[in-house]
Amino acid sequence: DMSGGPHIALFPSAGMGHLMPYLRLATVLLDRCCRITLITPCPTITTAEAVAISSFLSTYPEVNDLELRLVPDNNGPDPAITDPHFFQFARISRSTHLIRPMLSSASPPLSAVISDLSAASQVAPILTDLHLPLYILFTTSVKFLPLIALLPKLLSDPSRLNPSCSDVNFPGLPPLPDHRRLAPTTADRKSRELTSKGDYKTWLESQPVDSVVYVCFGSKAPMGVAQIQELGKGLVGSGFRFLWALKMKISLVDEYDDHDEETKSENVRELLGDSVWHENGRRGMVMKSWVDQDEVLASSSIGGFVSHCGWNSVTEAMWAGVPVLAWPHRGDQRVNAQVVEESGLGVWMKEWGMGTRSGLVNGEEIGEKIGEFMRDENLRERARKIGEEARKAVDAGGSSHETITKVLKSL
Ligand code: BUP
Repeated sequence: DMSGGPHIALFPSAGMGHLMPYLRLATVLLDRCCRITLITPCPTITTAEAVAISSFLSTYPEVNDLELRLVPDNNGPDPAITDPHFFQFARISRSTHLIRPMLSSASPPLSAVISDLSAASQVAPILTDLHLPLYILFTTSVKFLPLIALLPKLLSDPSRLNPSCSDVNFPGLPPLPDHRRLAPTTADRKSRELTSKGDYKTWLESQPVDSVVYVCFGSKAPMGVAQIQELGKGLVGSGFRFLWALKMKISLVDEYDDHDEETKSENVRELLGDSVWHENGRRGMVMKSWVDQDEVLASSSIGGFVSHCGWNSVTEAMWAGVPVLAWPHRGDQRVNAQVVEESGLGVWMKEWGMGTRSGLVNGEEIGEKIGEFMRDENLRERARKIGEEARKAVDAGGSSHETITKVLKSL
């Protein structure tokens, strides 16, 4: 046994946002001489997850992969659930009993399990029986924790869910306006296949330092078509170069397969209009396919990030020292946007809504704000410092390093 350290099982959940933190933690723990078992629910709902898992496993062959074959849903998907991620959370929870024999027969015996919050209540009794400690790696900002902790109370008090009551108050958090935005909503709208053809990496490398604004709102579909069009106008109007990872619908398995390039290109043109299209491959790039966000943010050409503030995106921007223009949409994203603002990493466009007809933000305003944001050298300097702080935190003696030391000692 080369490792000698504790044997830890990691149990991530559905979606890239819930998978990436586990793979990152796994590499940190491997570095600290732990033996790692990765429980991989399969099939995954996105190609991106399957690709990330298999490339992780081939990079770290010492990791023990335990496939959790998800129990099929006899009644078919619940029609009330429109977001496949939530459907997958439910499937994983329903299949959790299958991990008991896997965990009890692990060799060498396990020291602990680290699970996603979404499956924790199913995992907990199994681990109690096996006398194993359970840790939860919470995949969003700690600021979101009070809200999650108090949600059952909120749900049990109908008066607080009254649509006319606009603020929700939680200890440790400023009032959150309009609680309805906290609910997971994913618009089911007709999607059109889009792409832009071309090699964005080569394009990005050839752009001047800090000249490109990177735009990405995650892999789900947070924006209406009209808002996407206004954003396109805004990017052109900003005068800055742009790399736009444009996603039109929830990233189901086939979405990233590149077939029929020509039709998709025509559709991008139709959707975004000629002014954006003419910039494509010149002053800008619109990517329908998966981009390597970590790599994009690390590029010296990127000078700013317009983001939905998924927690991974925020931490990746911190790590890269890239300032964020926060345009959150739902769930934990507005709490994360607050972290962006308070930490000095960026600016939060509080008035910008989700792109519904009533809340449409026009292209001119977007262009102006992006221009202002990209010209703000003080902000860029602050973001750079945050990047340096992030590195200190994971280095020996840093806060993140020490926290992991404490956990490992307790095992
Ligand atoms: Br889209 C996209 N490339 O093209 P968050 C995302 N990512 O690497 P949340 C890419 O996916 P949603 C792409 O770097 C991050 O690690 C990105 O996680 C990566 O978003 C992850 O930012 C996305 O936490 O929403 O909240 O999970 O699932 O919509 O991305």
